[in-house]
Amino acid sequence: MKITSAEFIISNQDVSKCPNSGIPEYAFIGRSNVGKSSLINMLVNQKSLAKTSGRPGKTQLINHFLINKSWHLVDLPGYGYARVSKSSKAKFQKFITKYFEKREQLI
Ligand SMILES: Nc1nc2c(ncn2[C@@H]2O[C@H](COP(=O)(O)OP(=O)(O)OP(=O)(O)O)[C@@H](O)[C@H]2O)c(=O)[nH]1
Ligand SMILES: [Mg+2]
Repeated sequence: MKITSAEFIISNQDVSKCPNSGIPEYAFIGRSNVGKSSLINMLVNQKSLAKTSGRPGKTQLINHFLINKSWHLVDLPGYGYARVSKSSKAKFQKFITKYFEKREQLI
């Protein structure tokens, strides 16, 4: 598939505030700093659509990107290595779990 357009839509911590267009979406999950955000940038051929960093814990929200105006790519916080407080880690875990449980259009 050729990706011809990719745009940032919204970031949030609350699955109920994610886009409700019902179009299919694909999310990347994995440990912090493995390159999830970089992989999204590589796929869409843009340098910094998804924010990246050498420091684990850069992505801290559920980030929706609209691809070819027809489906979403979703960048999520990593787990494990993130250099953030214990309470932030617990918060990430809570909203990521909710996202996976509730998000019906997730493929
Ligand atoms: N050597 C190498 N480094 C990479 C590759 N992909 C990403 N990186 C580097 O790995 C670091 C982390 O990349 P991110 O894309 O921010 O990682 P992430 O998984 O989104 O991290 P979190 O947002 O913390 O969960 C950055 O310094 C990237 O430049 C790769 O294929 N090879
Ligand atoms: Mg990231």
